[in-house]
This record gives sequence, structure tokens and C-alpha cells, in this order.
Amino acid sequence: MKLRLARPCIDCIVYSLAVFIPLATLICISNLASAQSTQPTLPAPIVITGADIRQAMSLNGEWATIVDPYSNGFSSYFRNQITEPGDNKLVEYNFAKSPTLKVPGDWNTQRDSLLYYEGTIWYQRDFSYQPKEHTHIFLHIGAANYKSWFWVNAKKVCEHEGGYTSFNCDVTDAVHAGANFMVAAVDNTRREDNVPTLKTDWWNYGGLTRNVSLIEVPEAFIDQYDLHLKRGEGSEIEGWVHVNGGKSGEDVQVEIPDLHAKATAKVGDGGLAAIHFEVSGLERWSPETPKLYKVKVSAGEDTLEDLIGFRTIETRGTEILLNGKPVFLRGVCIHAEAPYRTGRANTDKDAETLLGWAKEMGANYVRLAHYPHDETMLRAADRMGLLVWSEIPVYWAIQFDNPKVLAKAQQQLDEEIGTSRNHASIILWSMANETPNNETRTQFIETLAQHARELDGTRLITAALLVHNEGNTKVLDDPLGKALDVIGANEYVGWYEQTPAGADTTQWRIAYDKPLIMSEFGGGAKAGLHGPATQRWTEEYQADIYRHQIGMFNRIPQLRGLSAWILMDFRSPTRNLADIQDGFNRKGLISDQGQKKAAFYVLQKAYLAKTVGKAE
Ligand code: GCB
Repeated sequence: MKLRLARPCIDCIVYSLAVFIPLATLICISNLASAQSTQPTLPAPIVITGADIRQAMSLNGEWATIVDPYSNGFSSYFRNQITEPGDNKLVEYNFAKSPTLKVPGDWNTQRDSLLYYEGTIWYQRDFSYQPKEHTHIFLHIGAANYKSWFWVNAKKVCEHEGGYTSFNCDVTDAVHAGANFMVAAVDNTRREDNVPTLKTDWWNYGGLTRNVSLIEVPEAFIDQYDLHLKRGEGSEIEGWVHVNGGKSGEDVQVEIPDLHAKATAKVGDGGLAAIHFEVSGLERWSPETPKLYKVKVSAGEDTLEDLIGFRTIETRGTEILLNGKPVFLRGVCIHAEAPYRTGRANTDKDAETLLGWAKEMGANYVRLAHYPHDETMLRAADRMGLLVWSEIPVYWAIQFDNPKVLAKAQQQLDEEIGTSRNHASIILWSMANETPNNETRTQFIETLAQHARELDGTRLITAALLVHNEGNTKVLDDPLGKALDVIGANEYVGWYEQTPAGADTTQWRIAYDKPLIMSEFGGGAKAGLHGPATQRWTEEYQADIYRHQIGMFNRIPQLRGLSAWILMDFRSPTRNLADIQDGFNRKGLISDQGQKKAAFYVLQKAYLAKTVGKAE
């Protein structure tokens, strides 16, 4: 197990905010060059497990915002720096009079003029706070797409890159008793050396898209922990607790009151305490019995209470074994697109609606595409009993030959695994989606797979691969398969190639003796558009694809899972067929307004009756 707690600051760019007059009305942002010479390097944000269950003060709500397409705020406002109240220098912005945006939320769906906006937006809000002695205060950001910078009371506290993972900035030295203010800049400009890169088939929703809060912890605190059931038939819970600032020899306790079980361990060098304990009467977590236990973790002054399920996941030959028994994954892919309102999904209700539809369809599994989803989604999957494939946005042709890009992907993996490692629902870490087959790419993703295994040896590593055709045989022999525990394959027979009936004669040749998940398949339909099954975009055509696919799946002996593309229509700037797509990828089994299409029922029937896939 390798624990990554902090990263070097990627750019080490240091900006600063200057004087604030009066509070919440005017903030001047000083010049990059002058700030660089005077400010020390900032500590990188840290990963905190279970940040969402910590004692917190929410900073959600309306934030004043300034749209800054030329990223002017980073450099030119210094000219207007005000040194004394009443100083009559030129100031060309005023947060107090600026329009607001809701946090959490993408900016694109909150204001018509921002639907396609890509660039910087500045956020500002006031808050009052009473720090307690001997505590650390962290600014917790659920996600900010894509790059973000934060200042508290004009003091730069951190910056972060990566749009879909949570991070925490130490603001202890910046927050004071009474009135405070915070400024953030978020920039969702697409760049070639980002992860993901310039082109994706989903909307580049910008902003503070997930919850923002202040969390308070003791000086020595539990930043990460991993508690899971050891593989095998017994009931041994193992893992570790890491105490940030913890002294060697101090006690750490893990308690599961419902099982009358308690473990005590000592903090070793580096703050890590190894945990092992036998429990009796444990009910294992599974889709049928998604039992979650209250787990109390304490170290010194710090205590937290999580809800954790215990299960094992492994492979044996071409089987996936959940709790030691073969399981077939009947599922569907989901984008973090909010049902009914569009935009970034980020509430419990969004999660319950999306996952509720998956359950209604008879699913026991969901592929959360193509980036880590909100913690609320994972908590809901734990509660509702859905197995999860979780993924980082190594999507299509990113810059595989750029070491900086590898570092960015690794950072996202650190944050994804670091924050979500105690969710029983997650069984698969996916390294990538549909990447071009060449040596540089293979090495890049092998490095990620190796990294993921070091961080978490208890789950399965996968990726969605491309297949190629030899006559009417689909061949899956991508060398990346060697590095995976479970092979994912995307195919669109009946949509991007052949007719739906083409699936009836399609054969498969898979170079690996490992479990296979058909990680994507499907086609588009506009909800409510009816016609003959030969007419594209009708519900009938889409349903026909699914009927033929099911037959084909049952002829692939090593198939162990399915994730149809996709549960719900989602916004994509690449889908502009007027009157049909209108900016949405229409492969949803359900429309963005919640209308179920005919294909939903085709798949539901097969899933509920278990007429597709190997019966467990
Ligand atoms: C794919 C991609 C997915 C796209 C989908 C499509 O293969 O993995 O991101 O949205 O196809 O609809 O074409």
C-alpha cells in the first residue's frame, strides 16, 4: 500500500490578493510577477477520506461572480491596488454589485450566456467563523472544473488541477475570528495537456460544481483510512488508519458497535497504524443485502463515524467473484448529468433518481463514466446495493508521451482512490476509455494500473478497450489487456457499423482468459419518436439494437458483465443534429426529462428475467 498525502505544486504559481475595502465589496488582485517574488510556495491540497462526513460549515449558496474570459484578474488588477480605505485609485470591478451563481453548480446551466462558456470565472463570498484553538481548518472542495485557485482574506491558500475529484486546502492560518471572505478563480479552458484533453463527448461544465465547506479537525487528525474485509471465507477486517501529525506509539481505535468489535493499533513511523481484527456475525455487503455498518475511527482527539459495507471482490479464471461467488454484472453507464434539469449532477436527489432508474431496470451494477462522480453518488450506490465501475478521465487520445500528463492522471487516481476507498459499492478502478493502441499509450496506462494496485490491492483493475474487425469477428487483442484484471470492451454494432441484425452473426475472439465486460453498446433514439425499426433515431430502432445485442452476448462464454451506453441522454457539444440531438447525445435509455424509451424495457426484461448473461 502506498499512501500519497501531498503533491508538489504543479506550477508553483503564486498569486496574491491585496486589500479588501470594505469587506465583501471590493477585492484587488495583485500582479503575478510581484507576487511570485514575495510569496513562498504553497502547500499542495491534501486528500481526506470521508471529508463529507466531517463536522463542517457549508459554504454552499450564492457567490458573487465575475466572468473573466481573458483571465485578466490574474494580472491586471494589481494596477488598481488600494492601500488605504478612502484611497481614490481606479478600481474596475466590484463583487458586491456582480451577479451571483449558485454553488455547488456548473455555471453553464445557470445563465443562458454561459452555456458554452470556457474560461475563467471569479467567485467571492463572505462568511463568519469562530476558529477553535488547536484545530486545523480545511477548505473542502467537492470538485472545481478544471483548474482552480483560492484565497481567504486575501491570502492565497491553494490551487488545484483536475475537474472531478475532491481536495482540501489548509486555511488554518488564513481564517480569523469573525468576518472573513473568500475568493476563488475557476478556469475550464480545455487544453491539450489536460486530463481529459481537448475533445470529449460530454459537456465541459465549469465552476465549483460540487459542495464547498470548511471542515475543522484537531491538530493531529485522521486524513485517510482504509477498512475492508480480507479476501477469503473468514471475517477479518483489515486496513490502516493514517494520522496526519500523529506521533509514533499513539493509539488508534476502530469500533463497529453493532458487531461488538473493537481494534486498537499503534501509530507507527509516518503516522500509519495497521488494522486487523476478527469480527463475528458479519453480514456481507452485496446488491441483495447492502448492509452498512456504523464504524467509529478514533485517534487522540479525533473521532469520525463512517458507514461502511464489507465484501470481497476478486477474479478466478474468467469469473468475477463477489464474496467468493460468481456474479454477473447487469448494468448501465451513467454520466454525472442531472436528471430533469441537465447540468452537473451533485445532489442526493440526483443520485437517487439516476441509481433508482438503474435499479428499476434490474441492474446490480453501474459504470460511472468517464470521471470520478460525486461522493453522494457513491454513498447512494452503497445504500442502494449497486456495484460500481469508477473511472479517471484518461479518455481517447490524451498526451500519452507527456510525463506531465502522466503526473496529472496519477494525481487524479490518488484523489479518486484516496477519497472513495471505503465504498463497498466500488469494485472496479478503470484506468482509461477507448485509447489508441500503441506502445507509449500502453506504458502510460500500465504505470497507472501499477499505481492503482499499490494504492489499493483489494479491487479489480479494468479499462474500456477498442476492438477491431476481422470479417465478422470482433477481435480484442489490445496489449493493454495484460495489465488488467477485467477486460472492458466497447462496441456499437447496429449503430456506428452494420445493422442491428449484424449482431446475430458477429463472433468474438478475445486474447485474454479473463472476465470480459461489454463496457459500452447501444444506439441513439429521440424519446417519443416512433416509426419502423429500420428508421434511425426512432425508439423502435434503438430497441431493435438491444434485442439483437442480447442474442450476441449470450454467445460470448467469458462475458461477465454489461454496461449499456447509456442510462440517460446527456449534453454533448459534438451532437448537433437539429430536431433530434440538439446538443444531446441521445443514446440514453431514458431522456434527460425522464421519459423511458422502448429500449429501456427491452433491457429491463432481460435483466429482471436474467435471460442475458450467465445466471449466478
Ligand atoms: C464511446 C465513448 C463515449 C461516447 C459513445 C458514443 O465509445 O466511450 O464516451 O459518448 O461512444 O455515444 O458515441
